[in-house]
Amino acid sequence: MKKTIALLLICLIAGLADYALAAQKVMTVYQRAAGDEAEPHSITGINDFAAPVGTGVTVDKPNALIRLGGGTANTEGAAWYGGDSDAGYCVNGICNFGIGIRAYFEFRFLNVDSSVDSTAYGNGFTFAIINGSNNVKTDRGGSPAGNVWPALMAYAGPGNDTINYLGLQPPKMAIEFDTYPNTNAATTCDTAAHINNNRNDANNNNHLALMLWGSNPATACSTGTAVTYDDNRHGAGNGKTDISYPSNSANGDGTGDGLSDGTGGYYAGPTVTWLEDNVVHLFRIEVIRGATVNASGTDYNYKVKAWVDCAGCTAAQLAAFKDTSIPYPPTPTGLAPQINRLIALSTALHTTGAANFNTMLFGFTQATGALAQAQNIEIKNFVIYFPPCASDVPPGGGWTYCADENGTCTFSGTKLVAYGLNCFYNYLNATTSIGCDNATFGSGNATAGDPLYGVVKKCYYK
Ligand SMILES: [Ca+2]
Ligand SMILES: [Ca+2]
Ligand SMILES: [Ca+2]
Ligand SMILES: [Ca+2]
Repeated sequence: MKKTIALLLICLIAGLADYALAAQKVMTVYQRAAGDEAEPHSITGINDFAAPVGTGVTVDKPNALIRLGGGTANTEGAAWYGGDSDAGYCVNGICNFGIGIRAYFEFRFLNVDSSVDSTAYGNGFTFAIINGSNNVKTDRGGSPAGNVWPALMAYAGPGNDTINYLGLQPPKMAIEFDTYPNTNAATTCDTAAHINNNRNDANNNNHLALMLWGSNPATACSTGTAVTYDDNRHGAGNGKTDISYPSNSANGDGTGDGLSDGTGGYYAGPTVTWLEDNVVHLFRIEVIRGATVNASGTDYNYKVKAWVDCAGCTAAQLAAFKDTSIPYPPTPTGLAPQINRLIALSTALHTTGAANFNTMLFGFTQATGALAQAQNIEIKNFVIYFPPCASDVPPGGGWTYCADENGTCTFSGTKLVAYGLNCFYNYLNATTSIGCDNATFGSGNATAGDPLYGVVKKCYYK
């Protein structure tokens, strides 16, 4: 009995502390401070990556490397950026996705795979961007406890999540560097072997592909439910007809626009064991995130382009490839991207839902299987750039400023009120006055109502 009371007291005190922390969190608005980074809009290097999650991943700060695989069998792990930075208004690893990102890094597969079907090592890695409203830097995907399903690459699957078994939750996206063939196309998850193998890889070729989160099937699997298991299965998702579940890339050579034809997100390497050659490869990615709705009137575009290596580049082209402060120039100055895909997300997924992409975490995931699927990969010279928004008033013109965040916006009659900053706004109709704060614009849900995390926002009416 005494024990119970003591426990209750501890819970009460912990609850109060939580409440105080929560209150403090609301009051503490991250101020954009000069000098956090050498380049005001970039995060450079891996020093502020958080401790890795799971197994097989090392953030080697003395050598400025992230090491993936560790030459060990049966690992599943991730490492996310975990710092604070004025560059992306990042707090504790959670950054504003804003109008997108440009990132660059170099990678090297230390083991040379000379097998005929690329099965001597495995399973590759992903560079992942996951929403910051329902993911944190201690999350990873992968198989549930007691299993090793390396084809999930610690991006798909429930991973270390024992609360709702949703792993890395959508909205999310990743470029997979897939170096092990899992060509089984079966969609069933009746056996563990099928869950692991049914990635629907197009053939045995190592490949680069843009992955999203597949669909949301309620089917029961031999272990758990199917919800997360198709997150890196090629072609999973509801195709072009339901933007709640945009298809994982299944084909395309980088020339399609994805939105209308589903192509552009899958690049098969020129040889079966492409990239697994102990050579340093260069990688660049650009995500352009729509600040205003597309022609549908309700959805927002995401354009994802990625390039591997700068084959035959001039010195000027190589410099442009590595310079994330400017968009990569189109051909002929720059090289055509290997990944070039457009997707659209609903307003809820983009900005207003309980899980939305206004904020994000970025990092790496990897997995290895049996000893023949071990791997050693190094990531170095990482940089991510957050392009600043060009405008400080809501789009469309005719707006009148009325209040700062946590103030009250007053006017006569009924007006449309915009709440936000730097291209990102939530809107409500109101009569005579409205609170200029996250909770009001999220109808009680402060996370959903925050169009630009960690920044002092403003209200405008018209
Ligand atoms: Ca391989
Ligand atoms: Ca694979
Ligand atoms: Ca694949
Ligand atoms: Ca899914």
